[in-house]
Amino acid sequence: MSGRPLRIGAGQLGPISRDESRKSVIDRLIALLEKAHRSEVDLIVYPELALTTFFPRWYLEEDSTVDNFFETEMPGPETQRLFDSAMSFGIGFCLGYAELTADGRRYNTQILVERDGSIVGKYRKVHLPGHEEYEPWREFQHLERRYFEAGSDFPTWNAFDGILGMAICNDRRWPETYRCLALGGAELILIGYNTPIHYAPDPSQNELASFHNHLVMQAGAYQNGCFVVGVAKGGLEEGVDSLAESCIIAPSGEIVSSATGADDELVIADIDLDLCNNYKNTVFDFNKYRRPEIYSPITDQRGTITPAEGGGNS
Ligand code: ING
Repeated sequence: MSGRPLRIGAGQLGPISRDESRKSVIDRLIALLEKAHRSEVDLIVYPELALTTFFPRWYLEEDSTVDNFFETEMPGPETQRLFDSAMSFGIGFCLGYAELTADGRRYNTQILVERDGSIVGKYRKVHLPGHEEYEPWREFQHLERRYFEAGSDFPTWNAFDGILGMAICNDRRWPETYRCLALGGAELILIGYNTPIHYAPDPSQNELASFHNHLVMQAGAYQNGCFVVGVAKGGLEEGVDSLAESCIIAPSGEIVSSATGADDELVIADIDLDLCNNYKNTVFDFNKYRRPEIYSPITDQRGTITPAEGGGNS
């Protein structure tokens, strides 16, 4: 294959229980990595918060309890062997984890590592869903806005013979995510997620969880001429049924490969990054067709301004 071929692996995880040790989880990540190695994968993408159970589902009183779910170093003593194994195989990877910085800041973070073991960069989740305080009416909490600070940029990097960007879970539902990354040249966007199927504020959306998951990533891929890799931590985790359906999506918007189960599973696809240009240089030629001078509501406003409130016109 000419062009810029890359063999991508979506390293989907099944449930991680609250009491599962990091050693046990890292054994699972390395098992997926060894499968990836046997299939000559170049880059494996792991889910959001891949080292622990999805702890924002609980209201945790003590800071010390919360901190147990965070990493103060990456790689650290437990994760070093994942980095070592990947480098020995010459496989790059993207890993989601809870980041606690030296000055006490907490982020929902993904790290990208090249095939030679070098750290390409980190991304901190921009769109934090859920709520800040305990809400007793919910079957389970979604306290990301309590436990994490939001990130403040959508960086892109030269890596894997292309331009890569990252996003995390709820980011994938916001079109600004893909557009900002594509304006930074992104050709391949790596997205880990933990998505409870039950959406407490509007349970009528539950039956559409799978449709919405693929809808937003397929749209983001097509409208920006990017490959998108969506990787779940799925299955029934601590009593919460979480969406799996990890997938690899082409710039056409087509799903080229997807998971068949809800447990640990490696989903593989051979992609050619040159395919992005079929869309970036034609229908989505940003320089030729975009009209940023009339898009000001997108950055000037947070919420809506209706015509009655004086909005809705130029
Ligand atoms: N999880 C969910 C997600 O965006 C959610 C939260 C679920 C929001 C369903 C809206 C609807 O996939 C995370 N971790 O962002």
